[in-house]
Amino acid sequence: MNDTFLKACRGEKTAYTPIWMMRQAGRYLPEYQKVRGNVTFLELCKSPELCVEVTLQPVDLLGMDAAILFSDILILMEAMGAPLEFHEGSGPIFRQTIRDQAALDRLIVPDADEATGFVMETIRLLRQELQVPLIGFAGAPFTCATYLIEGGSSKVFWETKKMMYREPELFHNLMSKITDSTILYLQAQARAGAQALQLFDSWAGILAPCDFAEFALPYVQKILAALKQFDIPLIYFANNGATLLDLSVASGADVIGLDWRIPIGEAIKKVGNKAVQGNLDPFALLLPKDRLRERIGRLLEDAGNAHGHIFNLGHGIHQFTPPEQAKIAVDAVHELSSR
Ligand code: 1CP
Repeated sequence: MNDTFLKACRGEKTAYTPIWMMRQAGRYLPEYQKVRGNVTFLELCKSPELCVEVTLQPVDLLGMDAAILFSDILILMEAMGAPLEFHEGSGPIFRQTIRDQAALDRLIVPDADEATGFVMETIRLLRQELQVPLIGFAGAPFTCATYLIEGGSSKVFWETKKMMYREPELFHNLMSKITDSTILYLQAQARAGAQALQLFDSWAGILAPCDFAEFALPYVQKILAALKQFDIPLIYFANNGATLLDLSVASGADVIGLDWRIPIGEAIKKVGNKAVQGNLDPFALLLPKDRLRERIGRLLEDAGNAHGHIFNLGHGIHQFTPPEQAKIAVDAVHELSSR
């Protein structure tokens, strides 16, 4: 069992810096496309055997030091009673948006083993196969709320901010319900065998720090506090979150995920004695081999003072990235960090 990732999360010495990539199982891999060619995305998410297959692909093909459960943050929203659609070539759609108390009242706090048993089954199956640790995950409440309120992806988040500022009580009620569901969901993942848990806050970066502190962070704190009992590493990733770092450190996470917009050395000073995960610009994978290795070498050096460093991209790997480039990065991290 390769437990380099878990050791780095705990700030322990490791023989080399472990690496995994956000969205490492996905469309940039022809092997994923092949599986996806026969099923819709939601069918894939609900088929444990296929989820196991695509979860293993980046570990086997590229040599990642951790696996991340193949699923999606919106699967839990669907289990809460919000019908979810994915159409080819476009993002997720929730036709029944949550914009008033009546709509919110129709959402439930599901029993995770019942409503999302396929996720727990995937985790149990993966644990029998994997030689590297398995990361479970959920969306952070603010990010999940934006999808429910907007009805899908957004660029301006008009409806979300409108609710936040004009109907704060309704907004907090929605956040509470997502939080309660997420706690049950991640506790079930831990019981099923997830060895680390990550909260993805993809849209936290649209918030002013004061609003992040008031409307988003307390719910992250509540979730992470409810997971402490499992004694597994907890990772919090706020995309575009460089200006939220001081606050994110108070989330209760053991590992702070970093996007690429902040030099890693600067972030490490703010994070103190927590591990960091990041933070190569996903598009830097397009650099020619020598320059990519150089860039990775510099990042590793700048992260030298971290109390644990897990190499990752600053956000998900882009779907048009050549897999060979991802492989160059994995090999470079392993070679250049070897101590
Ligand atoms: O067509 C396809 O095959 C679907 C593409 C795809 C994939 C591969 C989607 C649709 N989701 C996923 C998998 C996924 N999603 C994983 C798998 C595990 C891995 O990392 O390998 C994870 C962790 C997620 C998480 C996720 N889904 C996030 C948070 C992370 C991030 O990238 O910011 C978000 C925001 C989503 C929502 C989502 N899922 C899919 C789409 C197109 C979107 C919308 C993104 C947006 O609004 O821009």
